[in-house]
Amino acid sequence: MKRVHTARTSPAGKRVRICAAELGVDLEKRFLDIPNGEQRSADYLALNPMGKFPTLVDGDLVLWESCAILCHLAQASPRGDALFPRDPPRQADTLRWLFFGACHLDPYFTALVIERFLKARDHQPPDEVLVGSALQSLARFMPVVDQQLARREFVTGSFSLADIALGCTLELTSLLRIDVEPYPNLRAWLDRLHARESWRGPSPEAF
Ligand SMILES: N[C@@H](CCC(=O)N[C@@H](CS)C(=O)NCC(=O)O)C(=O)O
Repeated sequence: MKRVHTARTSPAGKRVRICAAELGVDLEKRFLDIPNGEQRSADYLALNPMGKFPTLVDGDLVLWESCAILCHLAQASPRGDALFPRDPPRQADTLRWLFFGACHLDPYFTALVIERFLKARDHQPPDEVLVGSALQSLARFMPVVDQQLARREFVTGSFSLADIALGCTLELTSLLRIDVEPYPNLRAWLDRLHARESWRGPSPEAF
């Protein structure tokens, strides 16, 4: 049985849950006790030295970095070719979008999660310099996704790991008050993702 160590409110963990649901793969979910710092316990750091989540345990394989986990789940599944094509050019195209998201979206979304969500929750003011800088970078990179979706239903044409990875990041726009008005293709794509059974999950609070 494959086991994922994650947290209920982790967008990167949500990627893994959605991918497993799309593939029909059984996944045991082990929710870390974040308020009590279980992610920094010696047992967990032995699995993931960063103390970040998600982490997948599949037999002898211990794997962190959600996009690597998605690739592994797809490659290990008979249904995986649709999400992560074995055909080299199509696989490279999918990888291109996974790297794009990790390099050009996730760092700025993470900054905004800290500045606009976590700090607000702790009654701290945001650092407006960091907010402005993250928004400026996203104003450069989000149009790239919007343009890509102008002629396609999904990022690489058909639904793939790229939609799972980018979707779990870009759906945070409303929580983080990032204006998506200029990006109609991106908004329509998010609606398509949210209509998928895998996205809705087994319960309303499923992350
Ligand atoms: N690039 C990593 C990001 C992992 C990550 O930052 N996860 C967040 C939760 S979504 C986390 O562990 N936050 C707690 C921390 O940074 O200490 C991935 O995709 O798995």
